[in-house]
Amino acid sequence: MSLYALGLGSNLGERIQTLVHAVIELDQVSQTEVQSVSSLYETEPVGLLPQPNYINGAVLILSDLQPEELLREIQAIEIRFGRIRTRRRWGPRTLDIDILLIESMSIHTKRLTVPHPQLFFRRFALLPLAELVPDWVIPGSGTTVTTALADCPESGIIQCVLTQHQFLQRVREVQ
Ligand code: A4P
Ligand code: MG
Repeated sequence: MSLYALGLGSNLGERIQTLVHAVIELDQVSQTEVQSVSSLYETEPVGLLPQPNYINGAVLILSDLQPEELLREIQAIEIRFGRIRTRRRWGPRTLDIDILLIESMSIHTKRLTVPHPQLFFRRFALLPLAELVPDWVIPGSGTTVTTALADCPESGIIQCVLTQHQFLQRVREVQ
């Protein structure tokens, strides 16, 4: 079993509802169990502009799947939520699930890079992650999530839209 930290994002459609359902679908993946969810934040888009604001959060899961197997499951969930993969990176999407961290692993394959290469530059990923695993040392850096957040130059967090408790509540209502 490995502990995975995932980043969640949505900037099209019913954004919060999409993330609620994404957590439920993650929990339904075989050999995989959701452990905890972060608060949700409304954030300014980074990358391709103009595009709508995002809702971002993070989730911890325990899984027996291999990293690339889990990635395939994640991509299947993204597609079920109507994600259309375009050739333009960083464009708008109904649902984006990124693998941010896996235990103390560093992975560099054609399909998967962990820790997520953009993690250090993204407050929208580090802020929710720091609620869940403030002391997790990011492999290859010797830096904790909390320190990475403090050093992260980018701003762009607009507001907290759901607390951890409220997010969990919403998941339970639908489950
Ligand atoms: N891939 C490699 N490593 C990973 C990983 N650790 N987790 C590969 C997930 N996927 C990984 O991803 C392209 C390929 O990356 C996948 O096929 C997988 O094999 P994608 O999801 O198809 O494309 P993408 O998401 O457009 O590209 P990328 O580079 O993953 O973009 P990001 O990093 O997901 O950024 N602004 C705000 N405020 N909030 C956001 O959430 N998100 C993005 C997208 C841009 N701006 C944003 C936000
Ligand atoms: Mg992605």
